[in-house]
Amino acid sequence: MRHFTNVKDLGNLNEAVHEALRIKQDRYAFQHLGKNKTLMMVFFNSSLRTRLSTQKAGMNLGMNTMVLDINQGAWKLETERGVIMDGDKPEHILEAIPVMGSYCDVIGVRSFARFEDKSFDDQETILNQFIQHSGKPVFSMEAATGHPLQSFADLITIEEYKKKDRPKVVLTWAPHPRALPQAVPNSFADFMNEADVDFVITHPYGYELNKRFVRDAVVEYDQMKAFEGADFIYAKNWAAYQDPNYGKILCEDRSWTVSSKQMSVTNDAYFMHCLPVRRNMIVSDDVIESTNSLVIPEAANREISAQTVLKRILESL
Ligand code: AN0
Ligand code: CP
Repeated sequence: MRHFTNVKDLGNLNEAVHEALRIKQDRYAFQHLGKNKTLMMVFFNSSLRTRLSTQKAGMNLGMNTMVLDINQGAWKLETERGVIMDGDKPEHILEAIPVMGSYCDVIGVRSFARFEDKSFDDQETILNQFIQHSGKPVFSMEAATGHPLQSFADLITIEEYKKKDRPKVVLTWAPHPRALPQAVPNSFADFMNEADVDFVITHPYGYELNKRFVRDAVVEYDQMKAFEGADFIYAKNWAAYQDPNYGKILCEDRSWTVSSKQMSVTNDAYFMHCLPVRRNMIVSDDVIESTNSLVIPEAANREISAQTVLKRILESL
């Protein structure tokens, strides 16, 4: 694998999950792969899990790791070509990227959707600039349209906890005070559509995701109906995607907050969320604290998904 930006880069998904589970059994078995190799992680946005789990994954593989927070101490970057740079941004991303590439062997990039220009986000302009100009393998640590390391960890977690061969998995929208990207639900849909699960998406009208990710998934606008018989509930907020409301909040209805009321119609479902999560907006205290909550094992599996991806990239160097 050279770059990792979406589910397709993993090839056979079942094989990838089983490789991840083998790595989890002995995560220090591949230290030789990363010897004298440098991982650079570049963050345009905040992170707790991605930063720590990816750094840990690199260390498990024997890599040296470096982290750059663009907004804390680096020069502000201009990202549009052709701009007369007489404003507040002293450096252009088209120089910064090859410079960063010259110091490392693999680059991880976190660059969320900005919600300023839909096509800039949809085309993954920043991530693709890294792919084009760094000269190094690039992997997404959540870009404008996807968060595949998260969804890969989610799928590993579902594989570990499922009680039947083909569980029912429900992705539900939930309320949030700020407009959040579609990256997590997009990638989750992308992975679930390829996995051996019955997949249902539920959200209020107006929150339809990009068809490219929804594909043939069932979309059910009645949240209670969607939850019936579910084995896994995956909650997430996202802002509207469809024009003319791209990046806007359309619904603040707290009846969508996942609580014991919704969970009671499921098949004793597990609760999942990528974190960070706002309690009593997305999910009630009792549901996230229940024994059916998988949020911590899910976050722990971020180390494993990252290590599987880094291992495959290192093997291709
Ligand atoms: C981000 C998002 O919704 O994409 C990161 C989630 C992993 N969440 C927030 O900004 C709160
Ligand atoms: N789930 C996740 O990616 O968390 P961070 O934003 O803290 O990295």
